[in-house]
Amino acid sequence: MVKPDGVGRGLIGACIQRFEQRGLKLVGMKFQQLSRETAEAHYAEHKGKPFFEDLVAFITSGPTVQMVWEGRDAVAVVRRMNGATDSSQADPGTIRGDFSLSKQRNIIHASDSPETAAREIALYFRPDELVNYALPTEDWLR
Ligand code: FUP
Repeated sequence: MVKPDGVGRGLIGACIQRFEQRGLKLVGMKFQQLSRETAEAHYAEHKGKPFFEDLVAFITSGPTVQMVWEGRDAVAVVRRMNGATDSSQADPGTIRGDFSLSKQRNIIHASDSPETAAREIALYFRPDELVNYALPTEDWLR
């Protein structure tokens, strides 16, 4: 998910371009401002932590882009491409390491396991909103 700071700073295209160029396949996408209810469900694991209220306020503060990307070891690949949660610690070459310095306003979110991905996909997409298709390059990227 491109977060409100990523959208506001004009980085939607830069994020998508990196995943496309890596060879991942886009199978779902939405542009929306999250409700408080959805934001709380998204960050349920952080409920009760000192930064939870700020986090919900930030993620609902502007539009976001939800995306579902498929590919070989996609969860781990995307996490590495995003970089460390605290952008000031993120390696150059990662999205956070190239575009951000902040811990909270860190441009992008990605699921941290296949189980989390399944939960988050279900939070944002109905099954019929995910597109099943083949990319001509798929055989070269397995
Ligand atoms: P990540 O999996 O990299 O998105 O990171 P976490 O799930 O640990 O944290 C979710 C979001 O909470 C992060 F994107 C930034 C924010 N956060 C803070 O604002 N302060 C903290 O101390 C930890 C996380």
